[in-house]
Amino acid sequence: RQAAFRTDLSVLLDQVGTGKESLSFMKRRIRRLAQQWATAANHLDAKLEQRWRDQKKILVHVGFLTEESGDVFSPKVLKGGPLGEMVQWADILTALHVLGHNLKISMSVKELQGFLGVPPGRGSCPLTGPLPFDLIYTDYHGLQQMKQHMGLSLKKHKCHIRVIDTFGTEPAYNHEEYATLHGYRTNWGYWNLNVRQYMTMFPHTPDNSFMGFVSEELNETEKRSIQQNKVNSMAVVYGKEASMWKVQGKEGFLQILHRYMEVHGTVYYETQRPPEVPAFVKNHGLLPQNELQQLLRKAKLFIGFGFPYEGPAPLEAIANGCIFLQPKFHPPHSSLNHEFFRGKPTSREVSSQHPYAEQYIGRPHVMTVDYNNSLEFDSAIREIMRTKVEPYLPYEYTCEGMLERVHSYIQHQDFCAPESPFIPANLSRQGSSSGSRITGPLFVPLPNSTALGWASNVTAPPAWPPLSSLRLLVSQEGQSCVEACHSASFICEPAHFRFINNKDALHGLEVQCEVVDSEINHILPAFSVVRRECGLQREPLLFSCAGHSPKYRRLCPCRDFRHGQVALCRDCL
Ligand code: U2F
Repeated sequence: RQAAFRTDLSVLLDQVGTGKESLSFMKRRIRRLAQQWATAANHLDAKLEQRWRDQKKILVHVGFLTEESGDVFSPKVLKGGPLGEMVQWADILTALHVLGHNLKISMSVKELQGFLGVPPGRGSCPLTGPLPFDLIYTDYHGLQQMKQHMGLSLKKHKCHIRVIDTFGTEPAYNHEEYATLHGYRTNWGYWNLNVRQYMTMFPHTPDNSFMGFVSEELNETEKRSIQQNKVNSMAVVYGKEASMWKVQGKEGFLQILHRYMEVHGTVYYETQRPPEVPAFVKNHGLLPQNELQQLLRKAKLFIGFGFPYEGPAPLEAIANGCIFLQPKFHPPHSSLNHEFFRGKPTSREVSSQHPYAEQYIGRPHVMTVDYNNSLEFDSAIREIMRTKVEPYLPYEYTCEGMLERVHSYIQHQDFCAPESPFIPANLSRQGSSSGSRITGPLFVPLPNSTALGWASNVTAPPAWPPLSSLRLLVSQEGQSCVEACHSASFICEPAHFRFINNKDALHGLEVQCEVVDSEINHILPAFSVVRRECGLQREPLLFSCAGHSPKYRRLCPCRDFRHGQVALCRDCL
């Protein structure tokens, strides 16, 4: 069946259910953004020009909100607890509904069993018939519950699963045997999924798919009125829970801030001001989302103290015309050195409180400074007060951007079909080279499959992203493919590894190999210049954009991307 866009959200609102503060929060959000979603649906509908879209049967099982997982989030909704995940789930549900899919929503193990058609009760009772869904969106908690209640059949059906994973999962942590042998085992990882089945809140690592969420959008009139009503000397502190204000050195930088600006907070409290919040701060208490937006519209500065990491609020602040000021982390925080990230299935280095804001948005909307350097901090505040900024929201965080991305994933990502690692017949490098030694980044532009001379008897599965987006590049020693592609203004595309994991690619790059081994190691394909050793990847699950090693230069499959929509290449839609 063909999917038709929906602009009426009443059926979805009924499906979300009642009885928990988390559900009420999500429903308030869905209602508040309904008009924005409807407009976006109409735009995307026109943009896709009657293109056929399959209607999929989709189950959404929100594991972290089930009683069976302990549901620690719901009771904290009105008390300053994390809301980012609920923001994202509300938006995922809305996007799937608006795109016109056939949606079922489960928030308990009982409902999950009912929808899957497995007998209720404890223990692992495998699903015997076919899976009644094309796609299942869940999280790590939900995955565990499915393992318990679907038993062996989970393995059979796992290509249909998508895991909403806030901070991301790197390939080395996902592969059970590899993780166990090489010290990458964590509380969450090793599900042996294709890592693109993990979907993140920000485009943290291209190894995963970027799901995202949306932020409030403003029309031109609203933008103008915001700019007229900005109070240049008003700051709002990012931190809705008192513990987020327990920061070393806070007195110093808050004093500087207070010298120039009136400081507001939205910290949850029960009866009296939390001792962590200085007396000069005008604390509004935790606000409903719409009231927070109003406060942000007046404020000039939204200031982070270092925690929470990578939440939605800075995007909302920037969308409402604030400048976001945040601390730089020296050294970067990661699962190797910081309690919060310990045990998370990634060793990604978090360079500031909000690396997306730092790297994808940047000045003038975002300033990332060393808070221990009072001169730097002082001059940042003064600069912010005199800088005029327009409200800004990257396209990928608009409703249309999210719909476009989720639509593309649903129509094109297929982890069930066997991906044949067909081998290019002649992968020749274009452009000049200095002899046979590789000195800098090299590209092999691959315009289309004919130019590559694919063996004509091979039926190529339609690659997505399409092959036209592939650019082969060689990293420096110690550099990951994330960095190598980034430094050439591209993005690493894990789906393309299978096209460059072969001798022809090495040959095309004129790499001198005395031996070419095929091994199981997440930095392959790669080569050692000194030892003239080349290695190809034997385990496709370990294709990794994130991997790096001081001794090896990596072969990196980069691709182009759309401005403001990094998940999609130019020809991806
Ligand atoms: C992040 O979770 P948080 O919930 O701490 O993220 P925030 O950026 O604070 O914002 C979540 C939402 O809370 C709303 C605000 C945001 O959409 O509009 N809000 C509000 O309604 N009223 C207020 O007074 C203040 C904020 C992240 F999202 C999670 O994934 C992480 O687990 C967590 C820890 O790093 O940080």
